[in-house]
Amino acid sequence: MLKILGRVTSINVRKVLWTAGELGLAYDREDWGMPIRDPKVPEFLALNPNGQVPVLIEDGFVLWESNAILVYLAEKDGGGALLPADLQLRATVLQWLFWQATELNPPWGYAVNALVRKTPGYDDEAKIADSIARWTRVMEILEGHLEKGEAFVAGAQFTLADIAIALSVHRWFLTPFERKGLPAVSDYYERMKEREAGKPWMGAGTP
Ligand SMILES: N[C@@H](CCC(=O)N[C@@H](CS)C(=O)NCC(=O)O)C(=O)O
Repeated sequence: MLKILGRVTSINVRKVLWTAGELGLAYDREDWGMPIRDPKVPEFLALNPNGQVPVLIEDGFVLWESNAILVYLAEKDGGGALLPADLQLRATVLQWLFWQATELNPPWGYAVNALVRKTPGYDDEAKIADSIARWTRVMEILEGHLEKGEAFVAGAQFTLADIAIALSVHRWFLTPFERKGLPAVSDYYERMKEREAGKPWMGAGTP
């Protein structure tokens, strides 16, 4: 049985749970991550030296980095539609997965801590504005891509890339600030909310 360590308030954990749902995989989930259970303890650091969630464990095999876990789960299942075998399609899925982790994810950090989590110490208005401006710039890249008319991020079919991007888009819409109108992103969000396996992970309680 797969074991997934991590709190459901984390986008990176929900990516893994959504993927498991798409693939019909059974798993046990254990709550880790602040403020529920501190992962910076020796027991957890032995699994992931970064002290971050998610972590996947399968028969003694341990894997961290959410998007690597997504790829592992999809490939275990033979790839299929979530990670197409076609070299260029597969590379496009990976392109958006890497982009989500390295370009889209970092800018929102300060704004989400300030506006959603109300984390003490995140109250500098200039830093909030800067975080929103940087977040908006990368969301405009997504808008420019989606307005070309494909239904999904990597083309005509739903893939792993949509799981990572849809959860990020969900966060964009659930963070309380005056966001720029991005019509193609809004339409995409509505389509993603229809995805059965994604519904539990894109609720109002998990921005
Ligand atoms: N690049 C990592 C980032 C993981 C990450 O930032 N995890 C956050 C939650 S989203 C975390 O563990 N924060 C510390 C905590 O929850 O205690 C991944 O994609 O797995």
